[in-house]
Amino acid sequence: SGNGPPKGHRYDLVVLANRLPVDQATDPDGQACWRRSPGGLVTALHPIMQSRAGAWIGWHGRPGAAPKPFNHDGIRLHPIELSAEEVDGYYEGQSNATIWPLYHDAVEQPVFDRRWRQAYHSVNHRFAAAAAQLAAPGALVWVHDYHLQLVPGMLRKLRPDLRIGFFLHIPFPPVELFCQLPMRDDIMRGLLGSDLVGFQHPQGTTNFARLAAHLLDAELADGVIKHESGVTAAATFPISIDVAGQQQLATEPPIRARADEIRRELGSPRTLILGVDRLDYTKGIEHRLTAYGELLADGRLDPAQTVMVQVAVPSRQRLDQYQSLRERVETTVSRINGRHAGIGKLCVHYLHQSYDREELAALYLAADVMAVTPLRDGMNLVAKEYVATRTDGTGALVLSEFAGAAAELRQAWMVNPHNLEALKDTLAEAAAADVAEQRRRMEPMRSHLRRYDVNRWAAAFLGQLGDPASPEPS
Ligand code: ADQ
Repeated sequence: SGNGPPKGHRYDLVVLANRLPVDQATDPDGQACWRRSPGGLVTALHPIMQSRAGAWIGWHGRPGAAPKPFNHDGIRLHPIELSAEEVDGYYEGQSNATIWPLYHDAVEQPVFDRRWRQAYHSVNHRFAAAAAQLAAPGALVWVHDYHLQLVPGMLRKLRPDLRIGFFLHIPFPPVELFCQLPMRDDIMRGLLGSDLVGFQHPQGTTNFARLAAHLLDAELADGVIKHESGVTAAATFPISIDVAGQQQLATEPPIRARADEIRRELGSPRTLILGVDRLDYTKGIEHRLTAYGELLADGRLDPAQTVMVQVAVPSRQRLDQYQSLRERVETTVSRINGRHAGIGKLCVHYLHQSYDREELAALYLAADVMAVTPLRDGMNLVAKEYVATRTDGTGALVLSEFAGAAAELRQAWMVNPHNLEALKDTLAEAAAADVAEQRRRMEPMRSHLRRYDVNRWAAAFLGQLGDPASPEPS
């Protein structure tokens, strides 16, 4: 931390996201401090924000008074205050109980509540007002994700001089689903306040353009939407990971040793199947467990030779849908273990915990089969992390067609997770694949990732937004 620039300083690059890129922590002598959070977006933007001395506007993660703006690792952090009611209404309600399920094909029933919409509106306005104050004349402003969809339109009104970009990390739904939203016109106008709107997958880009035509009679041509209040470009920018950093982790001797140790601790199984997800109903965790349980019951996988590890990061635990998901998952896990496990020999190791990058990398290295089976997912970085970690080209990635990553990692064992028989066959096939087959599929995915890492993603978006320092890569 430091004192930072004088009051009233304006920034040429401003990022807005629901969360600041830091978490509150305690340092070794018991002092409260801020620590960089582990998320992918933070890794992606940190180098650019540092080298450009940018400002980041976001929530610090607790209800009530916000800390004063401060510097952290060369980035200006500007906390946004949320009251306890706003955390309920804007964050847990409108963002995570309405928009999140609706944008993921309504795999859970979206809940609609007008008080949440009010909170969403006022919090979005608070973010927009903060950006209007911090941005230098003509600055680039990059707004992130489904929590802040009204911000571009609000900011455009306050500051018509800015270049405003918006990136959606989750899927953008088809017209007929989107139109269920009581806020649909506000959200559409909000997004169309941007100069550029980016999506993870071409399907999202197409859905958005069709929706603009449908709701607002907008004209479409060459990736550009002409509407009543201006022109917005819509394009696809699949997010990626820090590929070099992930590969580096995979070669560190302590992490390789830990991977061996994990296999030994699991009883040195012939096949280790791994799942790593936030505990979220979009991730298809139950479908995966059910398929695995049936494969054991059918005798197609041998419980003496096979182990599954499911890491499920605690997430959104105050919402009912997440509590009941957790109960269903935990019941399924104990059913499988109850039926097939032995003393000291579990079939499913279920870890409702958060892990650091090192332990996750060791798990990726230890796993023969990585099962990524979401019912719908914007991208899914776990799939990319697994591929980047497998520096020797071995390992089998089972990947849902409904993950954004499926558009890029095309050599994976692809599957429709709703089709239980197909899911069982695909898991069994991946578990039986020999090393030659694993390499034949893994190598092209690895070389794709080496070309398309997260720096390239950020540079591509900022380049198209008109950043002179981020030429569009060829
Ligand atoms: P998420 O839905 O959170 O992200 P994902 O893309 O898989 O899903 O990213 C999860 C991240 O959390 C990964 O980097 C992973 O390593 C990490 N993680 C997973 N389990 C962990 C654990 N137990 N402990 C610590 N870290 C863990 C949203 C969208 C995605 C999109 C991303 C980025 O839903 O579709 O890919 O944003 O745009």
